[in-house]
Amino acid sequence: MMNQIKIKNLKIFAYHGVYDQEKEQGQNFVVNAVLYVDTEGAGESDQIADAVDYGAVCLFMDEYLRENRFDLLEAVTRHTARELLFAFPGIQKLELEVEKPDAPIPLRFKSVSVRIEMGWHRIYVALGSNMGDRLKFLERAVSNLQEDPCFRNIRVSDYMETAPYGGVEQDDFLNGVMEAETIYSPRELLKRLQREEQLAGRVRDVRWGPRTLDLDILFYDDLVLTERDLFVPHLDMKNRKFVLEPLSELAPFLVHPVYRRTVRELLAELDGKDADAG
Ligand code: A4P
Ligand code: MG
Repeated sequence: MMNQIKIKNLKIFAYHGVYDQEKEQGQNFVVNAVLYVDTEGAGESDQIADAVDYGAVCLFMDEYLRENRFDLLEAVTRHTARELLFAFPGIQKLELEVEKPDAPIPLRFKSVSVRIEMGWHRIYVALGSNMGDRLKFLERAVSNLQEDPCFRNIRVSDYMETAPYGGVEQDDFLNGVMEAETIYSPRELLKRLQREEQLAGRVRDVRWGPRTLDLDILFYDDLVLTERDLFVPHLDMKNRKFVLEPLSELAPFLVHPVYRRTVRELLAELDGKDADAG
């Protein structure tokens, strides 16, 4: 259960702004934050060790804002939010607003501010390779992602050898699925995964053809996204045993947000179809 801790009107003197004068003389900033945390444990035990310590959060923001210099409030909020999520693992999600009451605008106003939301999202990624040292490509991708602080709690299914699907004649695949939490947005995640594919020397020529590394987003929370170049959940999942089988190892009871069926049910249906066809 997520509950909220609210921090209102925390005043911090810092040096952010586009103008030299702002960076030299500094000015007041006002921070508002809502931290989404599980307060049940701490509420029950009454021990600070079980809680996200809001005093420590305030001191952390004060130090981070004072010791860094950004031009834009957008950058102040984004970087501060990210560092807070790294430093306080108990914060699942946060809303952060940074106000500039004395922004250099020659008019009367109360303040300007930028407000953002950021948090950890549960994702599933399909891993595949059918060229070269397949296991090494998959393992290196996972270990690179493990080193990226924007991911945490990574779990990987067993890898399995699978016959090529989709009608292109090619070598067998090694497939698996990775579960993780990430603070990347869906689009940032796609870019991050594509960078990993490039590192593996992936060349895009034949659609559905051979590849050193393929990383497809299967789920992002229970988000449904239908953009030109990004479909979530992955569109063809229900026809792919090489996806559903490793996925059901990690998350058998995860419910597909469009089909409204669990991964285990989707896999059973596909097995049934295969049995009919065979
Ligand atoms: N794209 C859209 N949605 C997503 C998403 N959820 N995750 C777009 C990742 N990418 C997504 O993909 C083409 C475009 O899909 C991307 O630019 C992205 O914007 P790609 O990886 O560049 O090209 P591709 O992999 O050739 O196409 P596609 O459709 O991703 O191929 P598949 O569907 O991944 O199929 N048989 C076995 N046994 N095991 C396999 O792993 N893989 C394939 C590839 C074929 N047969 C296989 C396997
Ligand atoms: Mg792909």
